[in-house]
Amino acid sequence: MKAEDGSFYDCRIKGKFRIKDIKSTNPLAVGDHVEFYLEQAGDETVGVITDIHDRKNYIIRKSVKLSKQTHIIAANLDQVFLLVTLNNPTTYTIFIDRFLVTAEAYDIPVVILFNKIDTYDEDQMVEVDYLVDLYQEVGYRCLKISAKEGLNVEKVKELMLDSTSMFSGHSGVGKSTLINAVEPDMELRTAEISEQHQQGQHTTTFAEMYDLSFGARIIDTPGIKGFGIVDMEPEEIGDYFPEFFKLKSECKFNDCLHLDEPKCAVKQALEDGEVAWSRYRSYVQMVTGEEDDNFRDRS
Ligand SMILES: Nc1nc2c(ncn2[C@@H]2O[C@H](COP(=O)(O)OP(=O)(O)OP(=O)(O)O)[C@@H](O)[C@H]2O)c(=O)[nH]1
Ligand SMILES: [Mg+2]
Ligand SMILES: [Zn+2]
Repeated sequence: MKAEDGSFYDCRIKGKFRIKDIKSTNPLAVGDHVEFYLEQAGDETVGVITDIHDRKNYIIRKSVKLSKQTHIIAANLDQVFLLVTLNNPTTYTIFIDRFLVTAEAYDIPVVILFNKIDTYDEDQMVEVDYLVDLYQEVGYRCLKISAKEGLNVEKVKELMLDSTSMFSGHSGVGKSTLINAVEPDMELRTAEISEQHQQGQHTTTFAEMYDLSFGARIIDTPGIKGFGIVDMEPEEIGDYFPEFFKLKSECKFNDCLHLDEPKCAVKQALEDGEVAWSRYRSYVQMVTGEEDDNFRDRS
């Protein structure tokens, strides 16, 4: 744990913490804010955690062996950067949309970074611009970047200032390259890592938080390129598509699923070109539980 004065202490938890509403295999996650006091154990000073502050948000995944239990991956994220590339690897819109829905459910803002801009030809740039317009219209901040050439990396750094961020996206989209671009001497700084091994009995995953030199923190979750999972009822999925949610009150039925119902404002907006077909397609797939292996979260 990192104390207010910046020094680090090994900490243990006193007693048992029960967290409201979630059955979790780990009481404490990287990103948590805690209260602790210092205790002398032999010739070592250790911290004893007495309280975990309420979390602004947290991301979870199912504990592998105990399917009903969840494992908190990280807590108190200010934002997640989703890296997207058109090819090498291909990021399909269904992946982006699933990710955004999950982030909405977790209450975590997402910034979409279209990376590898240096590699695209004119036609591909048209496609990138189309996606930038689409997602900006929905309400997400988008940036075109090249982690390799440094394009707009300063803007990413500005967004990261004074906050805790996470980088996500398929394998190969450039997460590590971007981390190195914002913090070139990252490797040298690993000694200052505030590291927290999760000791959940049934998992081996751990996340780490890094303090960066320019006043930002990043959480790295090896092996979880996506976002963990949230179980959602079909009725709530539409609420996590901001442009659908805005229209919901104009649908004839207040429990409208925007599928085959008459006088549906979302379908009308779709016909009018005000809602993107790709968004609607993703929505239908999520609501009906349709799975297409080509479009699954491959992370
Ligand atoms: N041309 C170009 N190549 C890039 C850019 N960003 C990353 N790459 C290359 O893409 C490849 C994958 O980048 P990584 O940073 O390792 O990707 P990653 O997201 O960390 O991948 P995983 O660790 O497997 O999840 C590397 O060969 C990078 O050099 C970019 O902006 N432009
Ligand atoms: Mg990497
Ligand atoms: Zn509707």
